Amino acid sequence: MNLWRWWKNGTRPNPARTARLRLEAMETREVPAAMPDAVALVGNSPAGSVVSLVNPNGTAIRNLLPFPGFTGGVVAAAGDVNHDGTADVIVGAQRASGFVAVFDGATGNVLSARATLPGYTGTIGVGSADLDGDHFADVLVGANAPGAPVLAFGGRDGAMLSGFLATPGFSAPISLSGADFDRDGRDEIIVGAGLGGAVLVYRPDGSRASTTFALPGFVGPVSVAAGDVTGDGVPEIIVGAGAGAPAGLTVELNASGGTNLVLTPVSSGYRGGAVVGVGDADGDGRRDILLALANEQLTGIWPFDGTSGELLNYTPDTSVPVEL
Ligand SMILES: [Ca+2]
Ligand SMILES: [Ca+2]
Ligand SMILES: [Ca+2]
Ligand SMILES: [Ca+2]
Repeated sequence: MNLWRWWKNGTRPNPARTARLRLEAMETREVPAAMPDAVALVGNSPAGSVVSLVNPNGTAIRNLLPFPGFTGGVVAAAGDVNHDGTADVIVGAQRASGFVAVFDGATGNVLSARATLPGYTGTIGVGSADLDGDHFADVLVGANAPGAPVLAFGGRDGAMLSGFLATPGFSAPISLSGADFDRDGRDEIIVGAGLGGAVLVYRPDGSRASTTFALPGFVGPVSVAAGDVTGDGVPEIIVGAGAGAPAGLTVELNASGGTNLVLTPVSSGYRGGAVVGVGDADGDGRRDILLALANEQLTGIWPFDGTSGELLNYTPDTSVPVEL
């Protein structure tokens, strides 16, 4: 199907709602939205794909079997969609009309579920970002289809907030995240695409703000996350190379797209790739770079200092499954 035509003919954001949100954005916010940091990791079990919601220090918050019996593969992301202070789990089913369900991190109950791309049979990526600044994390869905369509749905009411083509001209598996780079109280959308580790930043209205190629020469899936890991009040973007990259290659970009850090932390024989996140792993009040690696000997969350790149208090945790 033509996804772009579907979007153009589909439900559009309500203009009245857009105007009201613009007023909300005028308030001054000195600190980023207090979104709880957590990482959602996908693993396998005989009963189907499992998803673990994990604290930055590596302890599990909740383990889910999101779609019992479904063996088509899932993707997952964390974000406080219902704004209760606990991270929730956004789970997408592959090759199933862009089906996305949100599970309450506090109870495990389903908060919402919908086919975001009716008739679409390809793979998707999911993420979260607060595009409208209401502190309810909004749900991001991106398709590995021509132009890589990205859709955003409001966490509060499910209304479509934004829709655009992330990579006009080519398709790629994409990873989605968000952070407020211009400090207007609304997150920008970060799209990580497979080709050269392309990192594209879009404003909430779908206009492109910047493009960086974080992993030149690497052709494969990537994982993106964002947050202030250097303590200067400005978010950084963390880009993790997927399977095939040497030693879990991870790059930290500063706000202008330049490289702050390159991490290749694990044994030289490891080529399994990494899922990246941000969060305060050691409790010092500053966010750290989090890596989850797809190798049963390297399980759990690996935290790294965002300034020095030093490995912090890593403790292997074999209860946390990881699949890329
Ligand atoms: Ca929540
Ligand atoms: Ca929101
Ligand atoms: Ca912003
Ligand atoms: Ca920073």
